[in-house]
Formats: sequence, structure tokens, C-alpha cells
Amino acid sequence: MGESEGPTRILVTGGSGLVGRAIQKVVADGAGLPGEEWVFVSSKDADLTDAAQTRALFEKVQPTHVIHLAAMVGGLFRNIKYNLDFWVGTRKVVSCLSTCIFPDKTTYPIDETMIHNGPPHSSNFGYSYAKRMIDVQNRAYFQQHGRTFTAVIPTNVFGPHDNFNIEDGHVLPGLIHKVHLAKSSGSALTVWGTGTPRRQFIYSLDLARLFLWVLREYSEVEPIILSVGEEDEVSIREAAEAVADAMDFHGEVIFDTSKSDGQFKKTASNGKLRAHLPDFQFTPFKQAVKETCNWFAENYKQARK
Ligand code: GFB
Repeated sequence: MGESEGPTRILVTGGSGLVGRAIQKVVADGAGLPGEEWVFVSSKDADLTDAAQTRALFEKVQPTHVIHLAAMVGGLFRNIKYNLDFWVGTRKVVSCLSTCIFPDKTTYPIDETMIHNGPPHSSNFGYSYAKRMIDVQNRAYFQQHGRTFTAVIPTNVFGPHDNFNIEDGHVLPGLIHKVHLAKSSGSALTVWGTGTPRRQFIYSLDLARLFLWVLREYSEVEPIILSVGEEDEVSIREAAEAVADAMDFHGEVIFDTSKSDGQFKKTASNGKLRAHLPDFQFTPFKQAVKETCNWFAENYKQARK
């Protein structure tokens, strides 16, 4: 088991199923190694859709390894009939996807019909496929149970209470934090990459208003892109300038081209949103950046960073 030290305790969920039984057999027939302890569990031992039961199972077994076989499995016809079990009583679910889950090789602007049209950008394939499955799940809920579970697809979100950690966060909070540090130390602002990639930023408070509208009024299963218009897309350089202006920073700005640019653009159409809400007013970008910078300055101590 490679890097592990001490006892090896392997929990096999779905241990009574087709594959679980087969593993049980080959282990019993001598394929197990000395020092290995195998624990096979089935739905009789714990309902893994119940968080408390799952936690209790893990506390009891304390596995060092897990083979996760538990699943709802059936042939084609059972699958058509029972695409999903459902959360009884939940009338609506709005999940949150992201424009970065769209295919990397695509035409622009991206729209809601294109989510599954090809592989996502390699930088975030795990996140993208997980998010894409929410759309699959929503369609299945509708097909089997007539539920209008849906998803929104925002572009790059920013605003108060963001994560301003420079290494882990997104570009705007990262730049705001960096400008703050550059100002206090009198050093240059280093923007990562070439500054040429383009993004549509949406202010968290605008997104929140749109979320409420979706919850109350939007009745489709198909997701909806929540974005400013294509004409409001800005380059990373322009975003950095907006932050510098808002924070009254007049020092040197350096572009560190040894750092990745990521996706060059993921320009999204807000045509569907506009068809529903032609009059929705987005907060102007510069004003939203200013409000976010002010929030960071006023909440510096408690801000996530
Ligand atoms: O917001 P961001 O990290 O993510 O933006 P994505 C990355 C772009 O900003 C790249 C440049 O072009 C970077 O080179 N950049 C410049 C910086 N300076 C900085 C900096 O200080 N920090 C950061 N982070 N970038 C996101 C996904 O992709 O798309 C999210 O990661 C989300 O999860 C969102 O789904 C929609 O825009 O590339």
C-alpha cells in the first residue's frame, strides 16, 4: 500500500454486491497481504446517503483505505425507470455551476446548450465534470419525478466576503490583497500572466439578486447563464487597473509572464437572461470593484486571506 505506515484497514462499501463479493472472495482465497484488515459493508451496515450514519461508520471502522463500490446499479431498463431517487418534499433546488466548466474548444459566445459538448480546460477538469453532473442530475430529477431542479451558471464572481488569499483565491480578490500589500510596503504590484486574458466579472450582490429571481420565477430545468453582457468583458490588465484606481495605487505594475494565463477567455452570452429580464441593472464594474476594495479595507482583520 505504498506510502502508508502501520495497519492497513480497507473499507469496501457495496461489499455485498457483485464486485464487492468478488473482492471478498479473492481476498479470502489468499490475495490479501499480511497486515491488511478488510471490512466489507453493505446498506445494512450504514445508509451512505445519510451523513450521520456515514460518519459513524467511518469512526467505527477508521479505514486507511476505501474501495467505494456502493451505488445504485441496474440494467438499462431499471435505469430508465429509476434514474434517481429523490429528496422527498424538496420542491426546488438551484445549484451553482460556473462558466469555467464549458468545453475548452468552443465557439463564442458560449451558451447554455453547450455544457456537455467537449472536454473542459485541463486546469480544472475535476471541478468541471463534478459540476456538469449536477446538470445531468437535474435532468434526471425532472425525467423521473417532474422536479424542476435547476442550475445557474455565473461567470467570475467577486465582492465582499470573498477569499482574499493570494495563492488560492480568484483574480480580483488576489489583486486587491496584493495592491494593499504593495501600498503598505511601497513595492510594485505583480499581476500574474500576460494581462491579456478576458473575463466577465459579476458582482456578488447582483448575482444574489438574480439567484432570488431564479428561485422564485425561473421554472426551467435547463441552466441559465448569469452574466454581464459580452461587451462588458474586461482584460486582466483592465481589471488590475480598476483595482489600482479604486485603491489609489500609483506604483509600478509588473506582469509576471512565468505564471499561467489559464483559459484565454470564456465569453458567455447573457441572451437568455436578457430575454427574461431585459431591464436588470448590473452594478457598473468600477463601482462594484470600489465597493469591494472598501469592504476589504474596512474588514481587513476578519477578511479571509
Ligand atoms: O479568477 P481566476 O483565478 O480564475 O483568474 P479563472 C485567473 C486569471 O487572472 C489568469 C490572472 O489569467 C491569471 O493569469 N491573474 C493575474 C491572477 N493576477 C492574478 C492573481 O493575483 N490571482 C489570480 N488567481 N489570478 C475560474 C475558476 O477560472 O473561473 C473558478 O478557477 C470559477 O473556479 C471561475 O469557476 C468562473 O477565471 O481562470
